[in-house]
Amino acid sequence: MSKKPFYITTPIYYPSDKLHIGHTYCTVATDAMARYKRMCGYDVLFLTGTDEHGQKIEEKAKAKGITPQQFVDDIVEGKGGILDLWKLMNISNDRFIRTTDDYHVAAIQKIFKKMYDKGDIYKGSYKGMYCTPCESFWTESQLVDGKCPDCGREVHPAEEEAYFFRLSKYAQPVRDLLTQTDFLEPKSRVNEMVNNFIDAGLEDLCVSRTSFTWGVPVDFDPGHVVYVWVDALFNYTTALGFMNDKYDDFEKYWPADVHYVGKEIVRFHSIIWPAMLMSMEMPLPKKVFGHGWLNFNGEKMSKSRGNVVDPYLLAERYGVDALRFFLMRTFPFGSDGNFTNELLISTINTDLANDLGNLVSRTVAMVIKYFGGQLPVEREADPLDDELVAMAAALRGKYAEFMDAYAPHSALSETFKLISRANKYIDENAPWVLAKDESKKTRLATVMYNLLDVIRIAATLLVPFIPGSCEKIFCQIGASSDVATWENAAEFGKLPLDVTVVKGETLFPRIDMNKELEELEKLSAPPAPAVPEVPACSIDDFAKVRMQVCKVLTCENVKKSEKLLKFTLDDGSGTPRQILSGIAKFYKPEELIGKTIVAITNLPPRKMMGQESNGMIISAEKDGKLNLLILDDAIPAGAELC
Ligand code: ME8
Repeated sequence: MSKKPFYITTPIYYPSDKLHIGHTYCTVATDAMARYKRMCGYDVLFLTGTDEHGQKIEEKAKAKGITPQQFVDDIVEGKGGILDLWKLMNISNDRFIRTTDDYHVAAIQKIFKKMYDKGDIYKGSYKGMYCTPCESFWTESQLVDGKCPDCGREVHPAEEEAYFFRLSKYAQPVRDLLTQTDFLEPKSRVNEMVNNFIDAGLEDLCVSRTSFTWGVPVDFDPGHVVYVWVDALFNYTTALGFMNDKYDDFEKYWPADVHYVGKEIVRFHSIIWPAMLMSMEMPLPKKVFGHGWLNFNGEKMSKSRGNVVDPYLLAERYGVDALRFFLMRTFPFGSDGNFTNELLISTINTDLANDLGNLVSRTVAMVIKYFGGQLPVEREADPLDDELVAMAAALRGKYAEFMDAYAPHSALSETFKLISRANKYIDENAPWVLAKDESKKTRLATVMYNLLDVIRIAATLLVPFIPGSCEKIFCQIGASSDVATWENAAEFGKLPLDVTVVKGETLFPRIDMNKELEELEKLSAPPAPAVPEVPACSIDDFAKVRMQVCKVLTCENVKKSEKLLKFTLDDGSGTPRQILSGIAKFYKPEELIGKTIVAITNLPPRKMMGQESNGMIISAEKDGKLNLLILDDAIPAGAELC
């Protein structure tokens, strides 16, 4: 029988800065769900990728003096880039889309044209307030305190000829979708969308830009590029081969089972996205799940505040699984969460080191100590076993209910109830007492077996969250891959009766909280004040600047100016050159007469205090100190600096 398809996506990330723990949160959550569904027997397609167009990228590349393509290539594929991060975090995506991929670009052009031909995209002119970082136009009424309602940053007035999507036409069907179906979850997000956006009046959406070029060109109207969100949202379909030949599983996987998205982009996914799909007459995704945000010490994480949490650093210190686990165990998926280093360390210590790690290492050590590593097959049940065995057998059902309801934190919480119960079971049965009595050997073997089989069930259900560690656990408790399966997780007693254990490394070392907090504090000390980025200068640009050696013929103060000195210079041309320079605070005019200095001599003339200045004298300045560049007199006037 062929497997049922399950298609799940993360948002595609902007490769504008290094990704932080918030981005990692969403991708790990998607990964856990994808692994869970695979384990349940679905034919999963898990897509992630990067959203590489737009003005922000164009500007950042320019500031670095590289092309936008070079800029995004570096952040996506370079060392320590997005692909590296997902590899490190053990993300099991089946596909990765980059919106600069040729097949995607060509498909977006066709999609845009199709909506245009249908009359759902039309040409008009746009006046509004524009937020550059968010690449969004806003009406005055949408602004919050005059700032961008999404990110809170400054907006500026902008006007351009543009194409519009008839979003207003789809207001009612989208409203019905949100209010009459389970399309958007958690439900709390529905009211926000309906009240704040749809019922407030859904205006047509500006879907092209002419103010920059780094985007998908509108092929039938040069000068326009497709709005980055149209380009971005359709990634979910082009990555399956919609309107392109790169892939051919659109029929199989579309509509998506679920799009995981952060709360601030729910608007795009629950209003604009279904409206455009309706226009394209395509089936709608089955669900959009808007997860909450991770804040840091109660504040929004942002690069400018310098409080972004670095997943590389944490994964390196505590292990990838500990980090994945912490993210999924601690924060209810639909709500905001507050990341603190204390919480991270205490979760690792309590759940992983004490509860799970200890259970595994104690059990394995006792089987080795009391039975040389292999259990005998005889058993002796006791009422003391009943609660533990019943809990273990019932766990998979509860776990699945929570996972299917997008509550991974609750699925984990149930799993850890069993783990705690198993630790208590050790104390109740006191194997070290049983071991002293030869007649209790069978009972002791039963206790050990029960513990090992509880570990098998718990570890099977933990695979989506901490896959690497579960492999190690299976190895230690002697659970082969045909035993540690989802099917077997619903039943107690699936380990072979004569199971053999293997001693392994400590799974989750305990962390010294105080020492570690100090270390983290040091590591995250605010970086030295940022040096403003200096745009790179091409050799061609540099060659345009003419710097020449000049001899100072005269030098005097400019009347009524405290700053300016007026120079007459011999630049070797035979005609004296007048330059004004703001260095009066640093030099007395008479000191400079006769000196050999350097000036830029091909600048356009400009007036300063009513007098013409024809060039600029070169000096060096730092921290309130200034030195003119003074050369050896032997070099003649007019010599060029090269
Ligand atoms: O929005 N906590 O990309 P993006 C939790 N390119 N999630 C967070 C977070 C935090 N502190 N910070 C960011 C985009 N995220 C678009 C998506 S999809 C067609 C286009 C989440 O890189 C954020 O909520 O700015 C979003 O879901 C994801 O990271 C990508 O953000």
